Amino acid sequence: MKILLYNPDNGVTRNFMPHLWMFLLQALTPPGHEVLLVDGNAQSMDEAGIARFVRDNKIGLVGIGAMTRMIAKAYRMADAVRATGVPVVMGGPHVTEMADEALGRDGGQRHADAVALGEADATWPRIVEDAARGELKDVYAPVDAFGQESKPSLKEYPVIPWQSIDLNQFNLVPKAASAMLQKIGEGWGTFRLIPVESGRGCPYGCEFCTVTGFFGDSIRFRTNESVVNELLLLKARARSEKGQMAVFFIDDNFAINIKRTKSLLLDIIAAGAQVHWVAQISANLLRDEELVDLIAASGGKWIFIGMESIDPANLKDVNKGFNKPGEYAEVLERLALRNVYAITSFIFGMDNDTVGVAERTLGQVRTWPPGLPIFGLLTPLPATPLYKRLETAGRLTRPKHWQEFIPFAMAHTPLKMTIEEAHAEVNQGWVEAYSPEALAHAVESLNDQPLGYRVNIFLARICFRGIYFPMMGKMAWMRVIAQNRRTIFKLVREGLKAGAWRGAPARIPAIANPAVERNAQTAQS
Ligand code: B12
Ligand code: SF4
Repeated sequence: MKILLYNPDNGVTRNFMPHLWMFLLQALTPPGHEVLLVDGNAQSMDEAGIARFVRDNKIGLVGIGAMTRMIAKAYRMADAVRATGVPVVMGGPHVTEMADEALGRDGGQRHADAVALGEADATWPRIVEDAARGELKDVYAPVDAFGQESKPSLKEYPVIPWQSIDLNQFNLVPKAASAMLQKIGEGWGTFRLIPVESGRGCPYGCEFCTVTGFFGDSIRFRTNESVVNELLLLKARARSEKGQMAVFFIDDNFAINIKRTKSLLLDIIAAGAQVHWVAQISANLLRDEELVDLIAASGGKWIFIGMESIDPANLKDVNKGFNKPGEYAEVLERLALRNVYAITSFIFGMDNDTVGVAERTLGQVRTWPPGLPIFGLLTPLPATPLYKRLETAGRLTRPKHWQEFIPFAMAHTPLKMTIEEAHAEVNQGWVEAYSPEALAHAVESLNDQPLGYRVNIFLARICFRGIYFPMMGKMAWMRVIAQNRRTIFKLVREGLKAGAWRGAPARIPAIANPAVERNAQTAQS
């Protein structure tokens, strides 16, 4: 049987990274079936397009995965597939919480023939075999022989064959420049950001978050060896195609068990498996100097920190009191000292937010090392404690907001400002943090650093700007380039000077810290 796994586009930006679930399920598919992958973010497709694809390729089963914000598109695509007579199975965080909606048991239209609840690592092979026999069941739940929920331990993690997967749709280097860039240094003909997980689960239970409910509060890890082997595979692939490969460790809190994270990073260093990487780590775990040394030494470049708010009352409200705004600056300085920078994520529209929250937050951000601030609105995702609290209080203005997705729009009333005021605050955050002046300032703040770092922060800022400001066509890009021409000319002028790139960061930072070096040697012996 031929299977199509499809992830809908998010309708706003093109995602810069493929979704792991597709590669994972492909690797877990029993032999004898062929699996095709289409990520709508990389290959845009509409309803007629997917129906045509399914017919032309003689697909026998379609699997669709989606977060809440893409679910409306996911349902439309599922309807189009089902109209061709091909069954659809849906999975992922949204349908796990809203299975009745997907199956049409809530009075609405049925969109899926089957729903895979929760982590589908163990149920997927069963789903495929049932579909091949024409005996799909409505619901697949990950349970053991006694009917108890069971979660994969991750100790037996499948090998994702990165060396042979068709990754053409995920090359971030424009086709026209690829051949020329292949010849630069070790080669830049391709640049890909690949998702890798080293563990699942987070016990913190922040009120707005799906993760603790979905993956559970029991944290599970892959073996160091399996993660290291995956990185080595990715590095080999990059080398073979004269390109670059960076990794996003998609664990919800990559350092949730600091001892284990250190041991993984040491093993990565010892095996020479360093790649440039990004990971999500909460601020409280970045107090540990040795951890931060190891992050830098193992290739860590950007850390995503869910700061959420600079107001401790807000943090307490959403059960994230372990975040201490008073230490944010110190944490960011600690990272910047090692040339590691942060993606700092803020949520506006919290219950204690008042008009002016954007300016207050930006005021702090301006005093920090340069990073990539992002701003969102508090969103009640289905089945989260936040959703239940707001529903009970009668504060949901669009209880099924996902049925008509509107980017950057609230679905409940904040307590101390209006919805429109909250929207204006988010707008101000993005406008000011990504203005040409702010970009120039971020670049200048690294004037004492090699040129490579300044180019890096500039390019990252330009890309992150696209999360809020649509930059889909050539015209939109031309406008951004024109607005930032002064900074661009300055960087180009410097780049053309003889020796400008000397002292630029090594592709992989050398182990600078003697303690780390010592540990790495111990790990090898
Ligand atoms: C990586 C990631 C991203 C990436 C993008 C996704 C990507 N390209 O990988 C980035 C950083 C861009 C991102 C952004 C956002 N994200 Co995000 N992200 C994640 C994260 C950390 C990991 C996803 C992952 O790969 N997990 C590991 C895989 C193996 O798990 P999985 O995807 O759930 O798949 C398993 C099952 O769900 C199931 N399954 C999944 N799909 C399918 C399909 C079929 C057919 C079947 C059978 C089974 C199945 O099987 C898989 C194996 O067990 C998750 C949290 C998490 N730990 O999952 C949040 C998460 C998915 N994100 C979330 C959110 C809210 C967002 C944002 C909206 C945040 C924001 N406020 O801006 C944005 C919007 C993204 C956008 N514009 O499209 C929420 C989604 C909640 C929900 N109900 O939808 C999550 C769960 C985190 C949270 N805080 O609650 N995100
Ligand atoms: S720390 Fe992050 S992953 Fe964990 S519950 Fe809070 S928001 Fe979710």
